[in-house]
Amino acid sequence: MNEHEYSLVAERKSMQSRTLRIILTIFFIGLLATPFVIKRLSTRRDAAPIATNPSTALARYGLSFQEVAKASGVYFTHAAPKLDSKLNHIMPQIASMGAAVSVVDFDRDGWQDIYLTNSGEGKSNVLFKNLGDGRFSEMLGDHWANGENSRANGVSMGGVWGDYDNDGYEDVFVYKWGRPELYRNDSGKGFTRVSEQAGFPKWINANNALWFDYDRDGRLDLFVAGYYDEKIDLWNLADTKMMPESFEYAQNGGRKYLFHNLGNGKFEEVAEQLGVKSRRWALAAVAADMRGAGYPDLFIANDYGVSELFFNDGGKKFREVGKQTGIGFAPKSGMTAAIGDVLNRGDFAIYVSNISEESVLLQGNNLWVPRAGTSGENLKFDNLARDLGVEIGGWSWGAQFGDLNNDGYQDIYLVNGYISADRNGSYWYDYSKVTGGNTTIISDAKNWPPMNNRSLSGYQQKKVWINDGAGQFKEVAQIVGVTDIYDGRSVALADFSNTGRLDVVVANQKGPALLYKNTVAPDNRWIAFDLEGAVSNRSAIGAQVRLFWNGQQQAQEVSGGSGFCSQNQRRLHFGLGKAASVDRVEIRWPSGKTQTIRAPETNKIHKLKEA
Ligand SMILES: [Ca+2]
Ligand SMILES: [Ca+2]
Ligand SMILES: [Ca+2]
Ligand SMILES: [Ca+2]
Repeated sequence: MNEHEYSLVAERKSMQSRTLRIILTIFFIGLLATPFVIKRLSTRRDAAPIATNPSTALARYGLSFQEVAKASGVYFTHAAPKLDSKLNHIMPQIASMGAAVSVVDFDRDGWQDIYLTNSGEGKSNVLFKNLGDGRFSEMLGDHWANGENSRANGVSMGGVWGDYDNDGYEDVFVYKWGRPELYRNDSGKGFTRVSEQAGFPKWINANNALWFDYDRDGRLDLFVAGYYDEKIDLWNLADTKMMPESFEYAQNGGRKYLFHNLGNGKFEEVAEQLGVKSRRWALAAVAADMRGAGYPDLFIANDYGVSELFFNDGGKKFREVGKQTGIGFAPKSGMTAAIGDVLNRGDFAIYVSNISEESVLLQGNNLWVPRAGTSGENLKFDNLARDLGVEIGGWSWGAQFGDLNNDGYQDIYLVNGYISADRNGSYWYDYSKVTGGNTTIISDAKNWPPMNNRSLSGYQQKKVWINDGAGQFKEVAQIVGVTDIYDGRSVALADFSNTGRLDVVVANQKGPALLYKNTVAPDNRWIAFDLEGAVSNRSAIGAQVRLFWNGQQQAQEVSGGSGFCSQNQRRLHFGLGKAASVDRVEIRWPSGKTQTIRAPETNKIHKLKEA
């Protein structure tokens, strides 16, 4: 090669690299301009499950699940509503929520019971009583908080339990796309509908609610967030312009409600007055004292937008601090919200699930971990989902924290899958086109291409992430026996056998409820706390328990609703690993009173009353 030829080659190479640079630039501008990258469309999600052997799973990860719903008497299949026929072409997408589960001991017999909501018109929500011998019994009759699911009253989206009248029995608020319902528990013998007396509005299109005592007056208040605008009746649409105005910045969702409990069976709505007023499309909320200020703060995961965190200033005002704390950037499709002390530091991380589909859309779930050295008003969070290995969960819905193998570290159980229809047809391309369109296009349902029985992120494998305590989670679902591929929505954790292991209940959209019974390595020890407030709300929602053992600590807070449309058992469960003893446990009641117990007995459920 002479010098001239050499310089020609060099020039050509430089041109090629410039062209490549331009192509890459265009590609990345494309990435910024639309939330999607379409490379390859794939609906294949039916990979053969890995053969599981319970003893291998036990030996390796310290747990093994067996699905026992039917064997335990939990026969329940969720039905979706049939909404206005103007939505027929995309009905599977719109009528895609409402399978929900919450756990409660409704009759105070010490055994955790299961409440499942249904969304088909004329179908009942069902309370399953735990008989204490591994079996459950369906409570039959209309006085068991059936949800009044109908075209006229709307249909259930979920239920949250809290003892709003402090009589010792947990009551249930059922949120719907429709009339909100409050059922008072009549001493465990049935329920009375008291919605009108409570003073709730006629209609909310809500996909979450939680109980918390935001002003610490000893009475549980109720937060409810709308998804669709409350003026919309999904059975009688005025027009089809009821969809989000943007895939990333939508502010045309339902309003927020904060019902202050007045103590006489009545509630006063104070959301706007106290500063909670966005109209983002809320799908999940969770409350906990994030700053150690004594009052529960409020976190909201929004679909089509950024998450919101409200600091609670002394029960008098809520102040949105999303941007200030670092969680309020990067709009995604927030689907669930749960709180857990993932690093055993005594503080709370927030897990938010989003949407990811291989080769198409990579949002990635968020694990917001408090930044070391920040606290109080200066609290900051970093998203460590990728670093810790809990980022990719498919089209994720509900997720909960819990120590599933009792090794002393909080694990994550996540369900996923949007619409499992024709395995050979994918709606992804049409979906990405319309959601990448401008406001006029995306906000009108009539512009959404017909689904024609195609799937959208269906048949997905669930995630069981085991925390190794050294900053990594390992995904083990198929190995530990979680092999279902239903369209999971809501998941709740509870110890149904009172033997110190967390079982899992899952509510699937248009599918059966599942009960995964957990077998845990017997040499891992545990301790659990059933709390009852006296000055504080009797459910002890908001009580914080801090456990010190083996040179470690872990904080947990009693929750009045977490995950997606769900609620775990109120009992706080701690795994201890091989440690035989606990140094001490510090309890901070919602009233502010504190209590310390030294060397509590392990492998035991402790019943504690606020002294
Ligand atoms: Ca019970
Ligand atoms: Ca009650
Ligand atoms: Ca209150
Ligand atoms: Ca664990």
